[in-house]
Amino acid sequence: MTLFTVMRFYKLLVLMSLLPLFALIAKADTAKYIEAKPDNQWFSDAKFGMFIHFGLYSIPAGEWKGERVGRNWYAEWIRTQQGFPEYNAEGGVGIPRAEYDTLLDQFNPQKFDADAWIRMAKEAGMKYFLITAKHHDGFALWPSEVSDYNVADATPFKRDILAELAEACEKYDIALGFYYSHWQDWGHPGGAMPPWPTNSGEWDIEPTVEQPSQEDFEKYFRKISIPQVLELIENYQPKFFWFDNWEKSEMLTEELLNELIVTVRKHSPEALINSRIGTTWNHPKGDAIVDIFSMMDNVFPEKSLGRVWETSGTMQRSWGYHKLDPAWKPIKQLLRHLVDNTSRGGNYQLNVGPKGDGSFPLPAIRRLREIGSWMDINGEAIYETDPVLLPEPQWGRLTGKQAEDAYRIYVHVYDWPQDRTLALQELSSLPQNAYLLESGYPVGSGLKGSNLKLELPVDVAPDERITVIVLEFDENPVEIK
Ligand code: FHN
Repeated sequence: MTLFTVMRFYKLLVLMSLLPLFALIAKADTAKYIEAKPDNQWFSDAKFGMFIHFGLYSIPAGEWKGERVGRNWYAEWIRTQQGFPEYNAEGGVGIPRAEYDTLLDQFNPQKFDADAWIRMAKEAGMKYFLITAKHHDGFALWPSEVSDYNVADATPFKRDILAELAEACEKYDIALGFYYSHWQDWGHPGGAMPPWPTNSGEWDIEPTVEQPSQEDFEKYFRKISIPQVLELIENYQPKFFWFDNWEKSEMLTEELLNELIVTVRKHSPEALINSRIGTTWNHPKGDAIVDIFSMMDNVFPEKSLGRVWETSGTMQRSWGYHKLDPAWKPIKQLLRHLVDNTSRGGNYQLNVGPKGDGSFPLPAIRRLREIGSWMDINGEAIYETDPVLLPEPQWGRLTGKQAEDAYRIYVHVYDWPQDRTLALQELSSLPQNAYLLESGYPVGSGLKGSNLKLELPVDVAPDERITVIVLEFDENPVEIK
């Protein structure tokens, strides 16, 4: 044995004896990042944001070979859809990959105008903008170095959609966030697959498609998900990430979730992370380690959740544009979702599914405009408000805010009373001022037992969707329990 070999042997021994120490340091490092929580107040104050589902699926828009498809009408799930028993019989399921990928050549959204999209969000009163950087089909809207299944390498469009949007967000002072499908990925080997419908069209609870092995999933996660998230951070510095896991999954282990959280916290310490990263079902520490709690799709809780939370909701039934779905929600309903959530301390992320050519569908534009006109007048009753700890009236909702000169309670009237009187229960202080927010016209007030009675100046609601009354007090009249 030469002296050199002996030295190498000892070096190896020393290194091996240090391994537990390295492991300890790595563990402490992980814990440090997992516990570091960025400030999420800006998000909570913003209350209203735009969600966009845009990708290859925007082209067929819910119709394939002349047939309407859509899981729960979800047009972005078209690749997995029922109505194609021949594909199921072949063992492959849904639309075969090669056939789905014919959409790549067609992806050329000439009407895409980042400035116009963000301006529409701004004019609707939205404070932030969230887009599917990569949805479940695995297709990326930016020129990713990690995988060429992306807009620049695989389509004639070539442009960096995210860069253009990031620039417009900067211009209009809108916070930018990315949806990133880190778990379901039908476009890269190793990505999780959904339960696919069976031949009979029944929804299968057990996945009918073979899932990747744990080893393959982990390889996918480290080769695609984490590097792409890193790329998004480095290229566009998003203010938050909206990941999308919504159920228990053995694949999304604590270790993998920690790796993803650490990636974000380390490289973008201010960026927020939502609970659909998988902490709700798949992390022993639960949602306490993330910054935004995400409700299930279109679910609006009936009371305050005592934390920063949001509901993402659709205008149609689908997230991706669905040209055969006539069920556009009425503006009044969308506005009430916004006010309901705000009064309960949450945010509302209203989705738009742009068409395959990159333009917003007209019904979406009309909704955004009308919401914007309501927000122009009533925005102050939404932004930076808190829930008011009084019994919630059946006829409307309450929001409150400490302004410089007064504490304001905003009374959002949904159902205008025929007798022109409203009562706020358990409020026994008289406001210094009470008036209609839109016109400034005074509203009468008086005390009746422990209730505040409001006397409205008109028989008909000035805004039949929601009329806002402002009550101004010297200080917050509501005892905070
Ligand atoms: O499967 C997705 C769906 O397509 C859409 O992106 C929604 C948005 O909340 N998230 C998942 C289902 O909850």
